[in-house]
Amino acid sequence: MPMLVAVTGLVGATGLAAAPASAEQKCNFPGNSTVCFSIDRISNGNFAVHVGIDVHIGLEEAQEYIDDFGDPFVVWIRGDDDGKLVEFLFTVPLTKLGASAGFGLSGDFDAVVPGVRLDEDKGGRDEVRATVALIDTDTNSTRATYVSNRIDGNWP
Ligand SMILES: [Ca+2]
Ligand SMILES: [Ca+2]
Ligand SMILES: [Ca+2]
Repeated sequence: MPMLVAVTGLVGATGLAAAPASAEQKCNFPGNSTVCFSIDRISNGNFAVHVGIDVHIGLEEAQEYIDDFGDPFVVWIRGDDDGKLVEFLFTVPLTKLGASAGFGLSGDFDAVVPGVRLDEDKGGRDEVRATVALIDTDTNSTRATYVSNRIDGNWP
């Protein structure tokens, strides 16, 4: 029953399917990865910022990143001015990490911030992107940096 096997495999895997559904979510495919980025206003007026990444590497290599001491990803929300990454606004902490044969190395990152934290152009509209650095913590070196699609807003 090949269909059943395929479905079981998906359920057991960590991947972007775990990300919350969002109208604002934007996914792109920089390098060998899938990056999803969303910003949602929540009931208290703050904003829920979510970043998800799958780096499509082999299971063994992905597991090695997980087994190393420390987080293999560092996520910054950056201000975008005319296509250039300018401001470092805030980091988004890792909330879930996984390795799987289907997706490679997967991370989810979540933060709740007031709108003022996303206000990268004071008095004007704002454009933000998430950058995800893949870190080899054995050598403390950045192996790759993945940049998300842009989300536009008018914060705070
Ligand atoms: Ca800007
Ligand atoms: Ca602004
Ligand atoms: Ca700016």
